[in-house]
Amino acid sequence: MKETLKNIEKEALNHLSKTSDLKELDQIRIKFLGKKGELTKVLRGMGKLPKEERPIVGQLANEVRGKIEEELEKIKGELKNKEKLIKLEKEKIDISMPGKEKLLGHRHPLLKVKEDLENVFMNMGFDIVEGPEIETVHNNFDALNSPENHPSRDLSDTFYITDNILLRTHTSPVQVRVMKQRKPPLRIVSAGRTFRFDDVDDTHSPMFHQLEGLVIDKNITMANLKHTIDMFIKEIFGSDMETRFRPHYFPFTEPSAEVDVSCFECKGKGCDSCHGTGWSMELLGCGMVHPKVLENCGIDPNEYSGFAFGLGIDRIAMVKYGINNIRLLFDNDMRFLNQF
Ligand code: FA5
Repeated sequence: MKETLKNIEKEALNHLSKTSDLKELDQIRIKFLGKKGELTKVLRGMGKLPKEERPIVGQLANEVRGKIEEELEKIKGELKNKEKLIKLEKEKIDISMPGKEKLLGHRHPLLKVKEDLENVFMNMGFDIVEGPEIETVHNNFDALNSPENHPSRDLSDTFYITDNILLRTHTSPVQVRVMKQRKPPLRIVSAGRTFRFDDVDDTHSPMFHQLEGLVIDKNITMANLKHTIDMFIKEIFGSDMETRFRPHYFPFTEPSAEVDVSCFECKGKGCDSCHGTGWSMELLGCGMVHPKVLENCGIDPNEYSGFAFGLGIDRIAMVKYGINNIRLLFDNDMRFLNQF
C-alpha cells in the first residue's frame, strides 16, 4: 500500500509538471484527490490492513495529499499569473491612436440672433414678453386699425383657422395685448414665429420670425425711435453700419418707415450682393403708434405717444452672417449649421 501511495504521488507530480492550463489542472485534482480519486480509493482499502499499520499508512497518505495539494496550489498560482499577463498583453491600449471626436451641440443661428437682439434691448431697459402664435382677427388686424379691405387680410395672404382666428401674420398683436394689460410707461420687445401665405424665394418664407418693439410714454417722438433703431443696428452689426429710413405705410403707425442697413459685404460702397446700391434688403418696419391704436387699447393719445417697430429676425441673421438664401435657415443641413 505504501508503494501504491508513493506511485500515486509520483504520477500526480509528473502530471502536474506537464500541465499548462487551469482546466487540465482541475482534472488532475479530481483524478488524484477527488471523492472517487486514486488517493481516496487507497484510503478506503485501509480497513483491510493490520491495525498497527493503519496509522503509518494514514500518515503517509496525508503526506502524499499534502504534497500534491501544495504542488497544485503552486502551479495554479503560476498559471493564473501567466493567464493575466496574456490578457493584459491582448488588452494593451495604444495611446497614440486618435480619440473619438465628441460633437458638441450649439445654438442655431436664428436662436443666436434672437438672443443677441433680446440682450441688446434688455440692456436698453426693455422688458421681454411673449404672445401666442394663434391670434384673434381682432388683435391681428382690427385693433391695429387695419382697414376692412386691406389686402393683408385676404385669404391669399393670411392662414385663417376660423373666421375669427388665424396664425398671426406679424408680432404686432402683442402690442395690443400689452397695451390692454399694462399701463404706460411701456417698453417691451417680443420675438416669435409669424405666418404668411408668401411664396418661398431667397428672402421670403411662409413661416418666419419677427421681433416687435413698443415704447409708450409721455413726449415720445420720432427722434427716440430713430435713436433706438440706430443703437440696436450698431450693437448687432458694428458701429460702421448706417441705417436708412424710407417713408412707408402701415395702418397702425403714422408716420411710418421701412429701414435698410448698409450692405454688410461692401459697407455701403456698392457690390454685386447689393446690386450696386450699397444697401441691404429691407429689415424692418416702424413708426409712431397711430392715435386710433392707442384709443383701441384704452390709452389716451392726448396724454401718451409711442413708437413701435417689427423686424425680421431671419433677415437680420442673413445680413449678419452673409446668408444669401433664407431656405438655408430652415433646411437643417448639418453642413450649413456646423459653420456657426
Ligand atoms: C410688419 O410686419 C409690421 N408689423 C412691422 C411694424 C411693426 C411696423 C410695428 C410698424 C410698427 P412687414 O410686413 O414689412 O411689417 O414685415 C416686417 C419685417 O418682417 C420685414 O421688414 C422683413 O424683414 C420681415 N418679413 C416680412 N415678410 C417676410 C417673409 N415672408 N419672410 C421673411 N421675412 C419677412
